[in-house]
Amino acid sequence: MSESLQKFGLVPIFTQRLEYAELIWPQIGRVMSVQRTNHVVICEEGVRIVELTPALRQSAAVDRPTVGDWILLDESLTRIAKVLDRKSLFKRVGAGENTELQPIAANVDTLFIVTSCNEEFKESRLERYLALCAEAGATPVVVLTKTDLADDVQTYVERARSVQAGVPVETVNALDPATLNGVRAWIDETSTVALVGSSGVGKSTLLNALAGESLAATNAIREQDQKGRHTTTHRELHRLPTGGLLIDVPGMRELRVADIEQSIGLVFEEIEQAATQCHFADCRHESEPGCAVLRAVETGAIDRRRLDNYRKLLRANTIATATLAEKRAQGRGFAKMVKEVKLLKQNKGTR
Ligand SMILES: Nc1nc2c(ncn2[C@@H]2O[C@H](COP(=O)(O)OP(=O)(O)O)[C@@H](O)[C@H]2O)c(=O)[nH]1
Ligand SMILES: [Mg+2]
Ligand SMILES: [Zn+2]
Repeated sequence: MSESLQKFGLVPIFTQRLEYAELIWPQIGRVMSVQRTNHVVICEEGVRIVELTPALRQSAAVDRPTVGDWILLDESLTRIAKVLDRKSLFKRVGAGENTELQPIAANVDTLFIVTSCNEEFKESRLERYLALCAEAGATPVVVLTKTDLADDVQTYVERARSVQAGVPVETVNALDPATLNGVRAWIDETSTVALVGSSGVGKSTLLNALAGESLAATNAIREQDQKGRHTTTHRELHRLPTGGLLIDVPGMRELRVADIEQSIGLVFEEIEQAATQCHFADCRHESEPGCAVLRAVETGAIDRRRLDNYRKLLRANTIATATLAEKRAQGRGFAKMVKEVKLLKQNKGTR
C-alpha cells in the first residue's frame, strides 16, 4: 500500500477488486477536482492534470470520474482509464435538458449537513439532505454554525435532532477555533468528509478553520436578506494539514434526485412505522379511511410538517424517477434504432 496515497484516504477496499497486473502504484490516484475536461488528480508522484481516455469519455455520465473518485491512469500517465469501485456516491438527475444521472462526489464517509442558527435553518431542508445521505451510503452529521449569533442555540439543536432519530448534531462558531472539537471528532486521517448546505452557512469558513489556514475562498453574506453569494464554484477535495479529507460541495441546493424512496423512508421512520397499521396497504395518508398516519397526526404523535415534507419528497422522487426511466427508455430505443439501421445497411451491402 502506497504511504503517500494513504494520506489521501486510500484503503485496501478500493484496490482489492483490481487485477494483479492493473495494480501499478504510479498509475493510481484520486480525483481532487474536475474542471470541464480536465481532472486534477493526486498520485504517488504528486498532482497531475489529466484527461479521460476516449472510452471513458463516452461512458454514461455517472460512470465518469468525479471528485473523490479513486482512478487508474493509463500508461502515459496523462489520461484516466478506469474508475475504481466506489464506496459511496452522491449523484443527481441533471437539470433542464440534461436529465442524465450525474455523479457529484464519490467515496464520502461522512456528510456534514451544514446549517446556521438563524432564519436559514429549515427542518425540511435537513430532511432532504438526510435522504440524499442515506441514498449515497454516507454517515450524516448535522453541523449548526453561527452559534455566536443566536441566543437560543439549544432550541436549534433540539429542532435538528428531531429530523431523524439518532442523528448526531454538532455546534460551532467557525470564527472561534475553541468551538471546533465536536466537529473535529468526526474527522480522521483516512476518512473523507463532504460539506453540504446552503450558500452562506459557513462551509468554506469551517473548512478553513479546521485547516488553520485558508484553503477555500469565503464570502460575506448580504446583510439585508441573509442570502449567500456563490463563492465556491467547483467542488474540490482538500487535505487538512493535520490529516483528514474534506470536500466542499457548493450548489447542492436544487438537487433533483431519483430512486430514493427507501432512503426517504429511513429519515421518516415514525411515519413508515405508523403506515404499517393503515387499513389500505397502498394508503397515501391523504384522506383514506382507516389511515393510521393521519390518526397519529391528529393525536400529535406525528408532526404535520413532517408528513407534508415526507409526501413532498416522495412526489419529487416519483417525478424524477419517471423522467429518468423515460430517458433510459429513449436511450434504449435510440440504440435499437441505430442497430436496425446498421443491419439494414449491411443487408443492402450484401445483397
Ligand atoms: N458569526 C459567524 N459568522 C460566520 C460563521 N461561519 C461563517 N460565517 C460567516 O458567514 C459568511 C459566509 O461564509 P462562507 O464560509 O463563505 O459560506 P459558504 O457559502 O457556506 O461556504 C462569511 O462572512 C463568514 O465569515 C460563524 O460560525 N459565525
Ligand atoms: Mg463556500
Ligand atoms: Zn395511511
